[in-house]
Amino acid sequence: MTNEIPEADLAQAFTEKQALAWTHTARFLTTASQLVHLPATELPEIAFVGRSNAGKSTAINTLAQQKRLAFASKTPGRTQHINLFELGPKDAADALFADLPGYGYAAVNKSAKLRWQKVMADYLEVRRSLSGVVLMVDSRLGLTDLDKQLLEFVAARVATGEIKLLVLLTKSDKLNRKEADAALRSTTEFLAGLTTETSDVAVTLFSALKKSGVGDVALALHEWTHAAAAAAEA
Ligand SMILES: Nc1nc2c(ncn2[C@@H]2O[C@H](COP(=O)(O)OP(=O)(O)O)[C@@H](O)[C@H]2O)c(=O)[nH]1
Ligand SMILES: [Mg+2]
Repeated sequence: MTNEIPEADLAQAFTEKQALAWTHTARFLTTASQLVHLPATELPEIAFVGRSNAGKSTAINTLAQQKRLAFASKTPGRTQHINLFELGPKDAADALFADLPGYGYAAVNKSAKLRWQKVMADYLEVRRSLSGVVLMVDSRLGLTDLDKQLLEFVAARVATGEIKLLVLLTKSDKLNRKEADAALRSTTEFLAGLTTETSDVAVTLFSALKKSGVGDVALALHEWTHAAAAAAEA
């Protein structure tokens, strides 16, 4: 009795490894405090969004397998900037990751909140090269009102499929099986309201600590940003 891995699984494992090699290429490109200061680019862009403390910086660093690519801020609510990271070969970048300001930090004042809304709404509604949004949600909290508000900003472009959406239920290591199932179910129920025939909407459990979901997410993001090129090659 040999211990052979079925061919399909082997192909899957290889692809996941490739996708992780790709996310590992992420490097800092630039930072901007306003949409108009972001470089105009043809590269497909994936935005990472979520409440402060949802695990956004940790998720980006885990995907990139780098310790401090995205700064895990000690003062939540401070970073109001959009940070861009470039991916792919050094001389032929093929995608961008955008780390957007975290939100929902209680101590932030009203004018900062309004500014946040404007930056987020502008970015999500206007950024032409935006092809995917990864929303990080603490799996113990589920979708909060601010998350739902953010989803409204992007709903029209998600409905057409122009922007793909992946919700990561983070810190899933803190949940038992039953709690994890419940979190998945309630999020899926809410997302059904955003789902159309043309949309690409998904939710998955994610743990940076246990490294679960990491390969799947890398694969999804790679596919989002390379689907057009792959279709052209076929
Ligand atoms: N148990 C656990 N804690 C996590 C995980 N990811 C992040 N955290 C913790 O959650 C807190 C907030 O993480 P951070 O990435 O800075 O959140 P951000 O504000 O959304 O960027 C930190 O204390 C992290 O160590 C995870 O997968 N499991
Ligand atoms: Mg952070």
